[in-house]
Amino acid sequence: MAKVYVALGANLENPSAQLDDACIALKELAESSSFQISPYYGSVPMGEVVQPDYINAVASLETQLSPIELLDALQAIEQQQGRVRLEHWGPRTLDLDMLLYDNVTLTSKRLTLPHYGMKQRSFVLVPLFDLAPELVLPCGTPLRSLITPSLQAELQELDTDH
Ligand code: A4P
Ligand code: MG
Repeated sequence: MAKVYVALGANLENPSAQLDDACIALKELAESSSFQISPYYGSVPMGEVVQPDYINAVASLETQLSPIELLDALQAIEQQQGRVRLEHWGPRTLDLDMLLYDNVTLTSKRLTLPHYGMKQRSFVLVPLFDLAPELVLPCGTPLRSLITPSLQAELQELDTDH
């Protein structure tokens, strides 16, 4: 059984509802009652593309799926929720990025683990820290050491009842 962390992001077509629907789908992938979801955060878009603000969160779950099987399942959920790949780093109804799969490190054509951008992104690190404050990344870095007040100030925690 693997413990995995998945980043959720959306900035089109009622992003908060997109994340709610993604949680229902991710729960179905999770073994027994292992699914957990962080608070939802509002975040300004990273990158040069002019686009609406994002809602971001991180989920954790245990799964028997292999890394590639899990990637297939995540991409199927993105497709179900109307994801169209138009522009790199552009707006999307739902983006599901696999952040961590146990302590696996791998670089292949379809999958890089840990996710390449996770250590630079407030909208990933802060909700991940909410779920797993004692987490140590596969590179040996304690997650706690990456969390700073200025990083936390980049995000706005949303008032949701999930
Ligand atoms: N891929 C490789 N490794 C992984 C992994 N660990 N998890 C491959 C998921 N996919 C992985 O991703 C492109 C390909 O990456 C996939 O086909 C998969 O085989 P994609 O989702 O199709 O394309 P993308 O999302 O446009 O590219 P990318 O590089 O994943 O973009 P990011 O890094 O997801 O950034 N601003 C805010 N505030 N919040 C956001 O969530 N997101 C983005 C997109 C830009 N700005 C943002 C946010
Ligand atoms: Mg992505």
